[in-house]
Amino acid sequence: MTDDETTMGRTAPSRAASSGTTGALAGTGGAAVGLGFGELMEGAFESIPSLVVAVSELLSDYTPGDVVRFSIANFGASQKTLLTVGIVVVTMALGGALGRSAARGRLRVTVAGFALFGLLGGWAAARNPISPAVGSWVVGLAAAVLAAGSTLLIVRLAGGRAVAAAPEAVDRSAVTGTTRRSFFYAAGAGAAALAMVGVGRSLRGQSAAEQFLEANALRPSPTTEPQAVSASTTTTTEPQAVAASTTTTIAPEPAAPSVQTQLATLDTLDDEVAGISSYVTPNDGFYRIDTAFGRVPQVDPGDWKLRFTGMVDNPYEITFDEIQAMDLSDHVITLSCVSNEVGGNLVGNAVWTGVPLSVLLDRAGVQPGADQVVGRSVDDWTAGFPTDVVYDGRNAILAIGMNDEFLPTRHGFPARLVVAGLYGYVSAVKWLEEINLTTWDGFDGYWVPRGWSKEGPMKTQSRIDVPSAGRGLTAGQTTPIAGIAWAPTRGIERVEVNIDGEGWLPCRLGEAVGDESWVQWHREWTPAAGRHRIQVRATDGDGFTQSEREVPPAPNGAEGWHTVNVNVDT
Ligand SMILES: Nc1nc2c(c(=O)[nH]1)N[C@H]1C(S)=C(S)[C@@H](COP(=O)(O)O)O[C@H]1N2
Ligand SMILES: [Mo]
Repeated sequence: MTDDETTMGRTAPSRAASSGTTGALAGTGGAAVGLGFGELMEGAFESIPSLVVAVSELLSDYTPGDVVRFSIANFGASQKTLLTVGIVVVTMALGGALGRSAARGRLRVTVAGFALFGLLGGWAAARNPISPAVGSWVVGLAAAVLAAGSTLLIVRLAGGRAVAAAPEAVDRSAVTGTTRRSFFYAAGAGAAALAMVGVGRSLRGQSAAEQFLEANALRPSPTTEPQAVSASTTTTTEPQAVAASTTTTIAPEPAAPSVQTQLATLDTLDDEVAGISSYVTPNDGFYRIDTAFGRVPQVDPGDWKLRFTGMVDNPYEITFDEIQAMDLSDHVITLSCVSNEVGGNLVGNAVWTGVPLSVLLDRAGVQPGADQVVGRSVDDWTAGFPTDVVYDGRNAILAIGMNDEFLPTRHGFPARLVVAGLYGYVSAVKWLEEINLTTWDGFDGYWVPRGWSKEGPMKTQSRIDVPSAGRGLTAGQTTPIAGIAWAPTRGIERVEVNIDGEGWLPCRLGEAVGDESWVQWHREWTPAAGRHRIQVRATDGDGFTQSEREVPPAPNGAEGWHTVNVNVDT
């Protein structure tokens, strides 16, 4: 371009450069229109996924195990954003290349290229288990038609195709005019694309799931709750002649206090130690890990059913209403992601409300040899664990509540599995829709062929919350060293810290509800000036103490002592 400018040339290269730029701009704009159309359709129809999201899911599903294992191990928010942005950029760049073909008169290449994009998008969207196949294909192909059409239109409007018609007969001003016009039209296409994204987002109304959550509460609010505490006495309106056995079943046993009661009087370190993780992780602060891109799966609780299938005597389905009518109980269970690094934050402690899985499986009648329970979500994600863990005394529950609320959509509304002592990737299926009984070798859950262990028992772990790395402290000023430790279902026996390798010092533990929950720990420290290294280790209820050996998250969970280095000012 600069050469041409200095020579005021009317040369073929200048034409070629110009048509190249025109084409690239046109194709990029056209691709943007296609992608924007996908976003518009996603907003207009609840079940149609965005094309970008669909392709993200496609790529993540087909990424080889090793790559997933070491670069995008379990999908966190940033990896998802990166992949999505990457797809948009690559699509627009390839659109630019197709546009160049158009500007050179090779229209067939352009049309064929965009058609391939449409097929890819349509297929990606259609294979999503929540979306309608025909509608997805229509959207994918329509997006391609719009993209190709916009590209050709911009090329024509900008006059870029004049190249083919009259190679020599154009002067420089016409060339720059073409480039300028193509830039103008491409910007228009970009604006149209953004407008479609905007309209799509605004059309994306409240889902049935969100409406339900807004209108309903897991627990009746305390003010409206009647004071009828003595339900057992009021129901015994029958004559005294009732058999002794019946009366005993009516009268509640002096059982262990409910989790709610225990929590109300629990001596946690929440208010005592500034900066420590709260004993119960609030829902909006609870980590989120799943393979769902774009909008979190929205499940209408009115349509939803949970199916029990496979090696069972009585396959059956259960509705959300039926589950709510069952005997619901609360359980404090720590959930962690296998990809949590030592000291990482992919761990949380919540009060899960639900029904024991054993009750539901007993109703289905588990057949002999069915030694694996596989949960499947509405978005076709799967996890499998040994049937034994349902019956070994730990809490393995179908949860519909999290911290006194129905499950938030991002945490699996309407129902999920929570199995104490297992990492989420082998157990904690969100947006659950099927529980399949099979043999151990009969099926591998989603992450298993991608390089993670088939069994995922949670390892004993501890984390330093305060002081945080690098934070300045003042010499002679007492400061807390505190954090959390967990080893579901074994419980935590002891937590110790080691400052500058001078020996292990015991820490005080906060109270916890049971051994499936994490514990908070704390110790005061009055540091001298200088740089200090703080390490932590926990000993679980089996007497196992975390070892120094560092192990990466893959394939079955990180190991090692969390270490924090701090500077203490004079
Ligand atoms: N449907 C579905 N459920 C899923 C996953 C998923 O990708 N899809 N990821 C699992 C993993 S790896 C973890 S660690 C937990 C995380 O649960 P949370 O997002 O509620 O913290 O969910 C599990 N359940
Ligand atoms: Mo995970």
